[in-house]
Amino acid sequence: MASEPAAAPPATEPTNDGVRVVVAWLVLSAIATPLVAIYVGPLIPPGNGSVQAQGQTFSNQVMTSLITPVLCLMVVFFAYGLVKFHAKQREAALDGPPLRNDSRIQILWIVITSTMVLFLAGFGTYELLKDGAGGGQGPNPVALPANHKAAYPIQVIGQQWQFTYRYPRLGGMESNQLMLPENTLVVFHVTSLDAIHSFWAYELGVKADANPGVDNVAYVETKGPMTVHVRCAELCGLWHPYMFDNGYVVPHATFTHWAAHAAALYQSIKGYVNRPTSKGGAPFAYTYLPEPTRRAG
Ligand SMILES: [Cu+2]
Repeated sequence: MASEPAAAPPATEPTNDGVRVVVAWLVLSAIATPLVAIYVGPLIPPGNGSVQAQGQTFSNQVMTSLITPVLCLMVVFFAYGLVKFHAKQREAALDGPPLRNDSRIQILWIVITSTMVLFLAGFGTYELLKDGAGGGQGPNPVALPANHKAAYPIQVIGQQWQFTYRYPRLGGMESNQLMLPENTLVVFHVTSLDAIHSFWAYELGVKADANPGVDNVAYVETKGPMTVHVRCAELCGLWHPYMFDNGYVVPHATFTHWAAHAAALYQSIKGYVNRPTSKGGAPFAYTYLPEPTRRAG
């Protein structure tokens, strides 16, 4: 007895929903992507305050532009589905025909998402390694700017609850004000006397952990004169929210003038001034031991 042929799956009506979604997606992406790249991208922090900050803004601009078509696809897909396929009033919610896998769509999906993720990983790594990207790299940085040996060193010391700055080229002078020469490659040596802090110089695109006993190195190339907002970006105790100050990028002549006067003043007072929360009296070092008399936060 001949077996009955297997029943064919119920044929679904061919529709042009897919074509409509793709066309709407392409049109929306073609309009939205340049708008995002040109008008939204440059507004993304941290801005144009240093070579590294500019690099970070550029990276954000590229990534925001790249995800715009992805966002457009989701918006179009959901909007089309909600408008076209939503249940009419008083209509019984019926299940649709069973979904069958489609290897072409699966392969396309895997290829597109893998390419995007791998490209962004490569792009991000390249951008991070270029110029040091403004992040703290620990005591032995791997991402060195081309002229890193000529970088001007400034030490950043975090403590509860203020930052102080020491200038090894000015006899280890300590200042409670961050002064930076314009258009100069600076190397920050970030450390702490007590808790874990984080030196965040927003406009410069610099953020580096300040850990006791660690010399955390971060490179930045300043641009023109500007005021820089410095904040502690690591919860470090009761008065952490008040741990902020302003830094100043100034013309070379102003910096030289300030340095000479501040260094002379520092030399004249450091012998007798007693500041128990400061390392100003100690010889310059890349890390310091905590003061034994400091109270805990
Ligand atoms: Cu802090």
